[in-house]
Amino acid sequence: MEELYQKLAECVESGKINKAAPFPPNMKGQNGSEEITKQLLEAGAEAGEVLEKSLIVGMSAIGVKFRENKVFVPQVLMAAKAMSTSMEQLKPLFAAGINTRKGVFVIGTVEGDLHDIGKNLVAMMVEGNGYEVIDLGTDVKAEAFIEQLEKTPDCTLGMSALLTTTMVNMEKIVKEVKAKYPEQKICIGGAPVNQDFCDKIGADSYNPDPQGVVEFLDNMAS
Ligand code: B1M
Repeated sequence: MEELYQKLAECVESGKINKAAPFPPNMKGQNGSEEITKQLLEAGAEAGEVLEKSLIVGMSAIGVKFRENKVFVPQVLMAAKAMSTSMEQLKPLFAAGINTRKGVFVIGTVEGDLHDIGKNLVAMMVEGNGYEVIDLGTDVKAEAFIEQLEKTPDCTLGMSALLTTTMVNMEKIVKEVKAKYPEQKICIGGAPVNQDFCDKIGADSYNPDPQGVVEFLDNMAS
């Protein structure tokens, strides 16, 4: 069983979806995350164990490599695809009550901003590291964040902005959320955002990359 967990982690990190997938070329013809997840579950592995021992391990590894510029967006997207292929088999088991999720993370790109590639990478990486992710999409207004907060009060909020013009909206949203829920944890990111801006608007954490968000959430959870 341990060998299968390790093999699945490698498939996630390499973006090997299934046997038929041609990517990555050096794993052509080998089983991918789809087949190995099936083998693990048939062998009696618990969904939470598969998540922890394989998906989180693989996604953390790719997250670190991405931060170090050893891999780029396409490889991360392939890893996320391999992770979600496995998650498709695990999700019904989590829904059946074997829920070992670490917490809930709500993310959106702020009002006026339609850029979602970076936000999606953050969402995938956080999900792959064991959190339930609620993705509110793009152009998300303060009311939508607040409405979601009322449904999932224990969540952490994440906000992304890619335009200097929408940083102003990020500030407005953080202030509106904090005015209503002063204890609410909010993390922010996106190309024009930095630590000074985070301090200025009263958000709790600025992270330049998805792995930083995972580390922030893990620190809060521990
Ligand atoms: Co736009 N765009 N765009 N664009 N676009 C930029 C951002 C721009 C820098 C291009 C330029 O002029 N050089 C510029 C912004 C300038 C500025 O504000 N200073 C710009 C502009 C001006 C615009 C429009 C206004 C253009 C126009 O219509 N005149 C318009 C605005 C639309 C709107 O949002 N209302 C617009 C539109 C678009 C497209 C729709 C065509 C498309 C978006 C498609 C999509 O997202 N589905 C697009 C794209 C693709 C870009 C560029 C080329 C790429 C952005 C991207 O996806 N990067 C971009 C130029 C560039 O960056 N080279 C540009 C890859 C992505 C992985 O990186 O999003 O930074 P990024 O995410 C990173 C980190 O920032 C971080 O993690 C990710 C992975 O490392 N991160 C977080 C992101 N969110 C995080 C949240 C966190 C933590 C980390 O915590 C919660």
